[in-house]
Amino acid sequence: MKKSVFLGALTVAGLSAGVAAAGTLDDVKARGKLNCGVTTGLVGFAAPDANGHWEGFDVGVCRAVAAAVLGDKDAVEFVPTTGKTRFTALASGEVDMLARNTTWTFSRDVDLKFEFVGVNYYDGQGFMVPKELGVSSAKELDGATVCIQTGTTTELNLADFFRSNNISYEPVPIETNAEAQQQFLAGACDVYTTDASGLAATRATFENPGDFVVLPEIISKEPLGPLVRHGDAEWGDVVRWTLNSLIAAEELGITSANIGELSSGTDNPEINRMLGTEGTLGEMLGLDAEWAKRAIMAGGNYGELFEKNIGASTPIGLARGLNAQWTEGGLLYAPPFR
Ligand SMILES: N[C@@H](CCC(=O)N[C@@H](CS)C(=O)NCC(=O)O)C(=O)O
Repeated sequence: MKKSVFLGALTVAGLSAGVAAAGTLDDVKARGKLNCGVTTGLVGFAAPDANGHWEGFDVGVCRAVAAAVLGDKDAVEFVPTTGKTRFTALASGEVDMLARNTTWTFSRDVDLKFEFVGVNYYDGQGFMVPKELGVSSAKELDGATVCIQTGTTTELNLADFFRSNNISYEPVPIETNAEAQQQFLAGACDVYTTDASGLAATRATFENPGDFVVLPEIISKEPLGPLVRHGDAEWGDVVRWTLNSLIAAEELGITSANIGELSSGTDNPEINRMLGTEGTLGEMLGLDAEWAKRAIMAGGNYGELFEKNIGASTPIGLARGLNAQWTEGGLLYAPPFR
């Protein structure tokens, strides 16, 4: 008898601890705004325009989540974070999610206790140098000064790369991409190293991009994706499946141009389930039937977001590469909507 009372008390305590850790979806709904952690500014990925309106590929993920949950892609408070401050911002609850070129690693998941909900950009670390340095490989950088952002995987990979190649470097520690760009252009460091996508975005803003070269070596795997706190699986599901809806929409041929027509019903059951004319997927997430429709309408499907913000026709000029759909030889592969 005593034992079962004790166990009952434990169960209640266990449950309430679980409830206390959860609830981000309800918090966001009650607040009427999504607090989304982004970078302090990286053109193409996340940056405010002249009117202070945030734009970019990562910003697109924030807007899609806000559209799915709140029905308004503009119901977002963009919270700028640096490589160093981003994890405290998420852990403390200052932001509901991060969408800012953050690499999914073992220790960020297991030790820092975050949940990466997927990958929105498969990247790798690269190096950029002034052409006049006359260097054609990262292995020729012995003795170089390197601008490096603190609190990043970049910092750790750099140390590994130089050590394993038995060469040395002098780090010039930096907090933001803007500062790195300024220091690099002022000649405070010979080399700038970060994710290759970040190098392309940074180089695109230079007055004379042709004066700089990106070296051929890619020294790491940087799967970049949105993340939430551990312990709130419902919220994690909302962010995960919003990202998946953008990726699946491209695969299924749902675009911002045809979504109006497709959402009145098609002969493809998966499209119907996604867009809410069949089944109850939205309800399972704690949302309504049109959550994914709104997410896709916010900025288009994955491919549209890519082309508009960072693709071949933009100054950043990134090719799809690993970020092509699995049907096109890339790594993008959204699980089934059923
Ligand atoms: N993916 C790496 C590096 C991320 C990173 O530092 N990115 C730079 C630019 S490519 C950045 O966003 N810096 C912060 C800022 O400028 O706001 C990580 O997760 O540690």
